[in-house]
Amino acid sequence: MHGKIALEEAFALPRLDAQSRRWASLFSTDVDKHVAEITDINATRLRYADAHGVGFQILSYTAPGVQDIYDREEADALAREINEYIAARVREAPEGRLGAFATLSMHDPATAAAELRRCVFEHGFLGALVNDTQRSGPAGDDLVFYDRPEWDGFWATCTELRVPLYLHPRNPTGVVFDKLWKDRSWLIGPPLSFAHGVSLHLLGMVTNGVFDRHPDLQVIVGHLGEHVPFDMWRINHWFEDRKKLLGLAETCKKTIREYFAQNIWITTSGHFSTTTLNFCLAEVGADRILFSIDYPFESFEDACGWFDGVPLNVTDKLKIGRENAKKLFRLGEYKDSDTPLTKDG
Ligand code: GRE
Repeated sequence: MHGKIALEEAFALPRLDAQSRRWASLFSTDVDKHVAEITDINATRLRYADAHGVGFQILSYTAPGVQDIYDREEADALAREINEYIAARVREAPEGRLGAFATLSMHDPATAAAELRRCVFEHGFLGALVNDTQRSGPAGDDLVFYDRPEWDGFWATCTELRVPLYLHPRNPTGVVFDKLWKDRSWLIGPPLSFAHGVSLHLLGMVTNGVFDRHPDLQVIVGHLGEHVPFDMWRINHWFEDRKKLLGLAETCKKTIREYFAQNIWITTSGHFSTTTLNFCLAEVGADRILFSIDYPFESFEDACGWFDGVPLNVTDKLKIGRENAKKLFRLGEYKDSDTPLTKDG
């Protein structure tokens, strides 16, 4: 399929190469290649995109990024530096190939909202991507969740600007790391901890009433929903048949399936399974699924080779591959944005 849109695509600052190497050594079997790919913005990345039918990519700063910086001033400054850096690289790229999500320091809701607004107005960014909870406190052990009422002003800014927020994973730290993951370190990352973190945060937003107070808010999660779609029936059963009778109804008015239909999107990033996609089509529906890769943690070849070959009706393939994202981000023309599907997908 030509003209696909991909939106969980990471970059890193070249000046932080040592940090990128350290992170890559935990996850990659070819650290040099990974660091070269994550610091490149518009050479290798666009060659891969051309070869695999990706028309438009929305880039975001790699995990754990600014969410790992527990000094507030340092985090605020790094977020601004990253946003200025990627805005300049996107401007240099050929027209209609790259966009960006804002990187935000999430120490303070008003500061985060102001930086998002600045990035949308000054640079045309298409939303924000945040790496789960913000570390804070003197030793970085406090975790800021955005499902508290203090964050209502931030969420109001997202809906006023009509931009989505991508809730991306980061690694467990502090007491969470010590108590849960230290002795089970092979489960850190894609096998388990990433989905644990994001699903807790997302369902915290659902049950604490964030989507009731902000019914137009749009939140994206990757990896085909961070395990939540698989548990949809069970979550729904317990919310509707027990927890709402015990008090949950005060803060959570709709059903979990309604939030998925009205507020939540899932992407295919890093999860290239036809069985799982078919399950999500049945449980979540084609209108809320977006193609993505998770480059450079995953390859264009694996993601696009899989998606192009998935046996799917033309309508749903176009929705997931690009049409849903065009609407969500209100995109104009970009490379191959209207190229019809060929008989081979
Ligand atoms: C990511 O998307 O940020 C990521 C990592 C490490 C491993 C896999 C992965 O940071 O998708």
